[in-house]
Amino acid sequence: IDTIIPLKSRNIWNKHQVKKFEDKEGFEGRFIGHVETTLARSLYNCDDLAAYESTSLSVRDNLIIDWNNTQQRITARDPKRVYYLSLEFLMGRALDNALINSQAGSDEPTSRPMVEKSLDELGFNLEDVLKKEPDAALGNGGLGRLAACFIDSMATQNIPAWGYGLRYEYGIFAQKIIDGYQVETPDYWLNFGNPWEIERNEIQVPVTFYGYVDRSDGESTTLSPSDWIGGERVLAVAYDFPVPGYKTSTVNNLRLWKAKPTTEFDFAKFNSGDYKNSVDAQQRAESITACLYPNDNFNQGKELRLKQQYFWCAASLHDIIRRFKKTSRPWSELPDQVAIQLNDTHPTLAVVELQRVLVDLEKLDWHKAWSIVTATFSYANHTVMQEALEKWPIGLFGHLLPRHLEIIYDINWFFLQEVEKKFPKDFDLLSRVSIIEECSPERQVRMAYLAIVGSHKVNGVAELHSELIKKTIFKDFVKVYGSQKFTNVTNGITPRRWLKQANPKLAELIGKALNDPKQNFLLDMPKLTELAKKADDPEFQKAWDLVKANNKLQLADLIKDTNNGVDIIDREHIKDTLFDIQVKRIHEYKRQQMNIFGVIYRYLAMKKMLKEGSTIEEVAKKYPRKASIFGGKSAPGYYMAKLIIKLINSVAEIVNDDAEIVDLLKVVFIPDYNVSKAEIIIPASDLSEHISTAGTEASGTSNMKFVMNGGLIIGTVDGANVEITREIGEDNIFLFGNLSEHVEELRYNHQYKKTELPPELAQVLKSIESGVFSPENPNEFKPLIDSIKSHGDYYLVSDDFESYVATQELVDEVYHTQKNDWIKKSILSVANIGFFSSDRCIEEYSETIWNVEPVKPET
Ligand code: OX2
Repeated sequence: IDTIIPLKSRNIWNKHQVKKFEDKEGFEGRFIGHVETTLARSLYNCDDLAAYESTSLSVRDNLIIDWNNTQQRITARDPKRVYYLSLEFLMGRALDNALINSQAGSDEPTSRPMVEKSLDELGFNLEDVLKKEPDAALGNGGLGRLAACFIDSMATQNIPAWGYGLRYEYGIFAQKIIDGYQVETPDYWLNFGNPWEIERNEIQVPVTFYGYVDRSDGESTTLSPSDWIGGERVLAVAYDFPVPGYKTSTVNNLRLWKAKPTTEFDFAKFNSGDYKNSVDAQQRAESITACLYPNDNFNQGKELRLKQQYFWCAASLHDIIRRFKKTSRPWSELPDQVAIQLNDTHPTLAVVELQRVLVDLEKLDWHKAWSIVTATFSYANHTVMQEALEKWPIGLFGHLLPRHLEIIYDINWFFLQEVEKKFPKDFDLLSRVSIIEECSPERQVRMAYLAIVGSHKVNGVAELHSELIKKTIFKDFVKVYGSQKFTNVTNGITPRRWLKQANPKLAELIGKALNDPKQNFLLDMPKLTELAKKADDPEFQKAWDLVKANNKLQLADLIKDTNNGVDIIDREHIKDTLFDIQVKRIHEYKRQQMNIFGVIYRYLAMKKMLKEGSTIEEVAKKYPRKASIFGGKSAPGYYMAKLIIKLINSVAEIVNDDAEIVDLLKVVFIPDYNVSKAEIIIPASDLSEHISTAGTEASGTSNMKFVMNGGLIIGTVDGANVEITREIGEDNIFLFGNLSEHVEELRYNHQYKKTELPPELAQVLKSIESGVFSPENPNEFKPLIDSIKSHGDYYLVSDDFESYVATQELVDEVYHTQKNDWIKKSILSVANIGFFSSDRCIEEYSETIWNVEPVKPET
């Protein structure tokens, strides 16, 4: 390995090599060192925040040492590497995860107990210290969290992999609920600095925008090396985040880019005295990485977003290429050394950028370049929803990236020729598969089509979804390429964060039951099947139930905190209160509206019984204790989703204050749902709701998290619910509703035939219309009602409502009259959830798409 340090100096370097701390003594030395010098504080003014910073810096020191070794090992062995490009990484907190994953030399399952003890002796409580860390909320929902789980699994499996993304100054907004409405406030997560990032001021990549293509030589064509004269230049600065694997010393890298102005400025303006304007444009550079776009499953089409995408793709590719070039291999070997995974279409510009680099800068022949490009990239699709599919008006696109638009035209030209050759004269097909959409008011670049054409593999994220994309949005591409290009990799989640970190007591209980106190099962989740043997064991059931009850108490604390210290949940009855939870982005297709309608139905039915003379005991028999818990953010501009949040809060207000029904029904909306809250909420569920209209939720991943924590599911036959059912058995899940193959017909019926509302739903809608939940403004929720009654009920709430309500009654019955059976279902579900470890996903991607192998540390 090259070094600038002369040989004769190396002894000193080696003598003073920094070592990892391996025990309490070592940790304490580091901790106090960081408090006193890095933070310039002392024992007199070290508060919890300083303790958090100092603990993080100490643990980070260990990770950096392992990070360095990992990177050196990989450089030396030079294997094929994976680059995971994602515009979102929803990481949550880093410290607890680092404590769990890094071993700090002990043979303990983790170094966490050691640090906990140390901190205690130093005068701090680990739990309080951990809470000082703000979430790294650089994502919207499932897509960003998937990326976070995947990089955890890649590190754990010693895959030579880097993540590339953007270092947004503001993550997803913080949600406040004011008078029942969502109010967004900025999430300046870097307020107190960030001990987990390493600013690499030495890595600055210039990125160009606007300008024109110079073809004044009269010789070159769009297919030959062309000169793009950019009009604006900014710098991408690298920030690195260590990603530790579990029970391995591999520490991978997540590189996030920040935009900053170049040091050049406009001398013409400066000399003419226009100093301010000469600086202003430069300053605007920073806006590129200022904010995460807060939309989930929705494409807003803003220029700044395209700018973010290019900025990130250009910088990342530059970095990848620089690393490849160091090995002096020929370009033809790029696909043997590099796999680039596109997390949805957001990074598709990387395909075009690589073609540009190869043709314009490296002077490769167009076709040679293109075969290298397509062998390098693969694309994962995450949605079939039209409003989420990215398309860019060519005007906007060509203005920002003139050369890239030319390249896209040429890619399309050759692609359409290929199609024409296979299907001569099928002009309809040509226009359907064209990367350029011709018929809309303005021509548009279809990014998903570009991603398919530019990749060697395309995958969906659950079996049903992968089948659906082949039959619907990408049908024509199956015709053109054959179905081998399309594959499935069902999503997964990391059991380190979602079982061990979120639910340590359950992990411990499982470890004991499996005779695996060091919790090696977290690396081999299919091992959990052994648990099934314990499903009928009354002692084990009791222990299992106790873990759940304690988790529910913790959630009750969280709910109390977010409700100005007022308890909503009756703690005395916590064991026989069914915690029914739906937490995820608020979206009409996810159907939180159906859930709250179900709650209203229940409330009305209870009131009716009372009115007709039933005693409260009789009511309780039919409608036993239940807490209906919601959480999730709406996109700031999504009117209907915001109205759903308001309805939930309005219902909560009426129901929770109704003394007549005593405490039998409670409704809670937990504000500002995020990863760290999910870690408290998910382990506390008895039941969780995954009730999207069939065919709309590509996979879902919280469904897996809930089951892994011993919760049962009420759900539709959609996304990964299908495979969860197959794995855990249909006796252990409450499925209901219409199937995806009937959706089209049902929608058609709503449009063209007269359909009746089921009486249960009619009753609910009537009560909303009459202002029961909005006495001041009975019309407040009219748009929600109209969407069902007058606008075609696109999400088929009226078609699924009866079976939803009936299934909820079945849930009550099992939970309240056959509790042992319920617990048994819970144990059996956990026993069979191993398939959904993200470790399995990474194995599948590695073998079938990336063709990469682990590089294990020497032991
Ligand atoms: C989400 C999908 O909606 C969800 O079903 C899936 O589990 C997740 O991605 C991870 O694959 N934006 N978010 C998603 O898709 C898009 C687009």
